[in-house]
Amino acid sequence: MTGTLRPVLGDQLTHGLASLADLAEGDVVLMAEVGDETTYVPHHPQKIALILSAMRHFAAELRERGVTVDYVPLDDPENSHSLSGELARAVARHRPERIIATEPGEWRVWERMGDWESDLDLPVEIRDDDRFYCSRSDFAALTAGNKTGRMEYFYREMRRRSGLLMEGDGPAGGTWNFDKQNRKRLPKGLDLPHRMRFRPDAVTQEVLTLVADRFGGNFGDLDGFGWAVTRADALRALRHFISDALPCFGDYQDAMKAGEDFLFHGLISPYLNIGLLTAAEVCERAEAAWRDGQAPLNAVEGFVRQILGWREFVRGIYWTEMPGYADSNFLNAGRDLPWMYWGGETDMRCMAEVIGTTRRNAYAHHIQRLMVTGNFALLAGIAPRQIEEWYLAVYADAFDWVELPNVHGMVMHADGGRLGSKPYAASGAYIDRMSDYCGRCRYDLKQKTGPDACPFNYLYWNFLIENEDKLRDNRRMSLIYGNLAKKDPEERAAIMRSARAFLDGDDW
Ligand code: FAD
Ligand code: DLZ
Ligand code: SF4
Repeated sequence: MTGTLRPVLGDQLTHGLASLADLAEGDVVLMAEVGDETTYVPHHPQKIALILSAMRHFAAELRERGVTVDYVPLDDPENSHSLSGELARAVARHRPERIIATEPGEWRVWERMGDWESDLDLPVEIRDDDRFYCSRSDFAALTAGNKTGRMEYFYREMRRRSGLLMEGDGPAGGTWNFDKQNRKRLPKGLDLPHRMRFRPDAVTQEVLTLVADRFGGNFGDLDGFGWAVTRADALRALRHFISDALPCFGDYQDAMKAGEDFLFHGLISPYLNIGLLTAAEVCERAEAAWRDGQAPLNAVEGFVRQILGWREFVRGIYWTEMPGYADSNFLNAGRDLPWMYWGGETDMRCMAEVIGTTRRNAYAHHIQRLMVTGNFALLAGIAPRQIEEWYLAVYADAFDWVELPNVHGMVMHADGGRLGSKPYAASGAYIDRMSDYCGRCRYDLKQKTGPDACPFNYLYWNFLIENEDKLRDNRRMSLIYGNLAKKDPEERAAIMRSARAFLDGDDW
């Protein structure tokens, strides 16, 4: 062969990928299903099925375009089961002149890519992943002066640079952020949109059988798999979201309802993260819905902020702070992850609801991840690595670059405040305000301590007491610590007793 070998990873399924831009006659695209990637955490079976099926569909689309694709399936007896191993085998098969790749999403793979040139004795070009609004180097430059070190400032700058939701030099509607309007409870009787799911075709059926055979023991249901596995279907899902759910996305962004897994959320993160959709097209279509009068500004701004703001910001943090980022443990949390996360029984209705949707769908919406399973892990002092592994395994959209900052930083405050200025700790009252979970819970939200009290209540105060020396001086925590100071010694002792009894017991 005289051409270029172009490896494409399972989260790089974008026809406009940087490393596919100048495909030429004689080039070969390499795609490989490998054990290393399917087992580095015990992925939810739906996540593995989504990625493998989407990879197979993407390879077929490339072939239809006339591209030569060398595809190594998981059950190929010669499969070395590592990305580098498959690249080396492909080099031996095709004898290319050079390799062109796009930078990967994860530090672990980035490090290995650094060895390719010397290991293979071939020129290796690694291109920036331009599917993001902000490149790694732009983010580093932007935040170097610390002006945009917080998400809100970074987001404003990204609005200016992208021109999204701008009127002249200022934000559309006169304000950058409509958060205050976006915290409504779901009114009783509100119609929820019926969400579009996709029936598995023959390719997906084959993958489902493979995944059931090999990964059926992992946490998570495979039955009812309904994710889109092609760009065409992902675009259908996006159009459906924009017309049926986006108009109410803002109002009920933080709401939770028992038995309702999706509400008005996008359900698009897996498609964005594996490349079936791009951030730019999603944001631009949402903006167009506002300009056409199909969705209100508070909804569209709230939605765009998640992608243009949070998604880009966490990626920037990941790449500027890794590899050290994952090792910090500011609050010295070290308790083992309780079995309930992996499907064990729990009487906490909120936890059962969120772990239930996770098991059924490889999905939970943001506020469930943050304020229920995340909040509990923070308050209970779970070891960051264990809770990170859980989030990385159980969600169809989970990749280290986005999962790690969300869990390590936003939820666990293990980075000491690099990502968010304070931990999102909350008692049961918050969960009650935003959901209907508490009504039928075995625990009593109104009781603050004792065996029947809502565990979030005493765990919340216990968390503040235990971490007082680390958090008291945080300006954004001063009101809360003022409230703690008003508690008399007996109340504090009762809180700590209840927390110890719960955490040392086997009720969870
Ligand atoms: P919507 O609510 O419709 O939001 C629209 C889009 O905004 C999402 O598709 C997503 O691309 C983006 N987005 C929203 N919030 C965030 C955020 N905090 N960080 C990055 N992107 C965001 N998102 C992932 O894509 N992968 C993860 O592994 C992941 N792990 C998370 C772990 C925790 C503890 C928390 C609190 C959040 C995590 N998120 C993760 C962010 C967010 O919860 C999901 O992106 C969202 O729930 C996906 O569902 P959706 O497409 O319906 O989102
Ligand atoms: C997540 C995943 C899985 C489950 N399987 C594969 C695979 O078999 N082959 C592959 O190329 N990629 C897979 N992926 C996605 C990779 O983990 C991801 O591309 C890297 O971690 C870089 O972000
Ligand atoms: Fe969760 Fe407490 Fe409400 Fe029960 S009472 S659902 S444990 S917040």
